[in-house]
Amino acid sequence: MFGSAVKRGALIVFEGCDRCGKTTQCKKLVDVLKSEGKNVEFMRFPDGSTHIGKMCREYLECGIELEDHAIHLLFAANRWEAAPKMREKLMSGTTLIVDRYSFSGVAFSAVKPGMELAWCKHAEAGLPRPDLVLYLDLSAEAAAKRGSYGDERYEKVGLQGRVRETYRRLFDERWSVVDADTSVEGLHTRLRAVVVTTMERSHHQPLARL
Ligand code: DGP
Ligand code: NA
Ligand code: NA
Repeated sequence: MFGSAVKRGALIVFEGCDRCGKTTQCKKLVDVLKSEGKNVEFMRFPDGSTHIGKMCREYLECGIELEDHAIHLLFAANRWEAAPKMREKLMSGTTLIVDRYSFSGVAFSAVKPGMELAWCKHAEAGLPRPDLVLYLDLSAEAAAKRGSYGDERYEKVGLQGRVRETYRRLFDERWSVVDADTSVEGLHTRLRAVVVTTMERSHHQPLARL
């Protein structure tokens, strides 16, 4: 080839408490970027298409009980099993828009009694590091007003409030904190601008590790 190495895709992760609207925003963003001809794919964790992912989903639906460390490692394992494919896609130019990643793993586990933040982070160390984490910030009270929580394991106002506090301890320079208590369209416009900038910047940067 004439010196035109493939520009790598960006790893863009959406995080936030339950009901923050991130799934809606992820999918809308992917649809819009695809319609513009950009090489973009949607992913979500836990990825229920694998054996490990099915166990994670069953745990969330309260169909099985698992010791806190054990389920933490399963959620992490579900990301590790996806990592080679993610790297391959990123290096071949596909931008990945991911609904939840390692930070959900840490934030939702570290609120449990006896689960240390540092220990929780350890299982994620070495995974592909996101170029951007879009954190959709919404109070647990505002989230609960969006319709009553269902029967999922973590869908309780008190717990979501503690998860939100834990997320704050994970913020760094790659995070962008966005107020999610706003219209779908308004939020989309803001997110899109940050994502497009990140996609352009990431072309020239090596893919890092957590
Ligand atoms: P949602 O992505 O909002 O549809 O909901 C998924 C639920 O699963 C949410 O309550 C957060 C939880 N979750 C996602 N990833 C992890 C993880 O790695 N560890 C734990 N403990 N919970 C997770
Ligand atoms: Na949920
Ligand atoms: Na969701």
